[in-house]
Order: sequence, then structure tokens, then C-alpha cells
Amino acid sequence: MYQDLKGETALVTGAGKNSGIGYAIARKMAENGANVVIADLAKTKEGNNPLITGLPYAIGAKLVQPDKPVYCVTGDSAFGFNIQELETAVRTKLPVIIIVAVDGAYGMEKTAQQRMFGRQADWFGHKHAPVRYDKVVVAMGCHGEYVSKGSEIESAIERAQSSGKAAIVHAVVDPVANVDPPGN
Ligand SMILES: Cc1ncc(C[n+]2csc(CCOP(=O)(O)OP(=O)(O)O)c2C)c(N)n1
Ligand SMILES: [Mg+2]
Repeated sequence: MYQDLKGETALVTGAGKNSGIGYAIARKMAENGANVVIADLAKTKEGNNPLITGLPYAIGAKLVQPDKPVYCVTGDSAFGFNIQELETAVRTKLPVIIIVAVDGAYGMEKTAQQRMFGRQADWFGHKHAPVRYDKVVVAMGCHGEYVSKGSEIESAIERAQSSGKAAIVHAVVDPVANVDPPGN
């Protein structure tokens, strides 16, 4: 996937600076010559890294670079903040590809709790009910893909690209591994 994205436009967001998966991909893509924007680093004036930036920034990037593929890698909670912006993408015919890392949780909060209270303490206040984002977005006029293995993601992205629609790849990630992701 990293090689395939060489030279293409990408926009990465996720979950603040700790979003390991998003940042690992971003770094690799930048090494391969892609234009990478880390949307999470768009700080508010209070200095926070807001979760909500990925999808709207992807739509904006596609607006100014309509001939280049635009990808956004985001956590599931971050995506849930403003999933309704997909209506904008559909209405304005901007086929962005959003890869949603689904651990069913505010994963980075688990990382923070672990740091503060230790691994043996129970995690709290982080879980979501299960949501099939690939199905939700079809009802909004998008293309949806579901992947549960790394080997499936490349073909899912290809199908998303050829759909010509704004597309979501619901990518299942291991919720335990996501507490200590590779880019962390
Ligand atoms: C607007 C906003 N609210 C809260 C936070 C604090 N925060 C940082 S990461 C995070 C959890 C993100 O979860 P998710 O997007 O699912 O990514 P994961 O860590 O699970 O991969 C939260 C709540 C934030 N950065 N921005
Ligand atoms: Mg998550």
C-alpha cells in the first residue's frame, strides 16, 4: 500500500499525536514522496489537536486537487464526530477515500489511562457499540468496504477508487494492539 501511494496526495488524521496507525502510514508515505498533510496537527488556538479535522480537510484537499487521489486515515471515534460531512462529499461529487481504523473505542484514551493507572487497571469510558461504517455510508450515497485482514486492504482501496464515489474502508484493527500502535 505504501508503495502504491507514492507521489499521491494523502491526508492523514486520527487521534491526536498518538494515532499510531495513521502516523505510521503518513511517515511511510512521506518517505515515498507523497504529499502528506497531518490534519490532526491543525491546532486550535488553545493548542489542542482536534479529532474532527480529517474528513473535512480531505474534502477540501479533493476540492483543490480533484485529479489526485485523496486519502484520509482516521480513528473510528474521530470519524464519528462528523460523519455527516459525507453528505457534502456526495453532494459536491468529491470522491475522497476514508480509511477508518475501527477498534470500537476511543483507543488513545486507553493509552492515556494505561500510562496513568498502569496496565492492570480496568479501562473505562472508552467503548462504542459496534457500528458497521461501511453500511452506514452506503445509505448516504457512498461506497463502502469492510476489511478484517491486512491482506484485504489493497483490493478494497482499488474497488473504492474505481467506484468513483466518496468511499469508506471500514478496517478492523486489534483493540489491544491499538493501545500501543506502531507510530506511538
Ligand atoms: C475534539 C476532540 N475531542 C477530544 C480529543 C481527545 N482525544 C484524543 S485521541 C481521542 C480518542 C480517539 O479515538 P479514535 O479516533 O477512535 O482513534 P484510536 O485512538 O481509537 O485509534 C480523544 C477523545 C481531541 N483530540 N479532540
Ligand atoms: Mg478508535
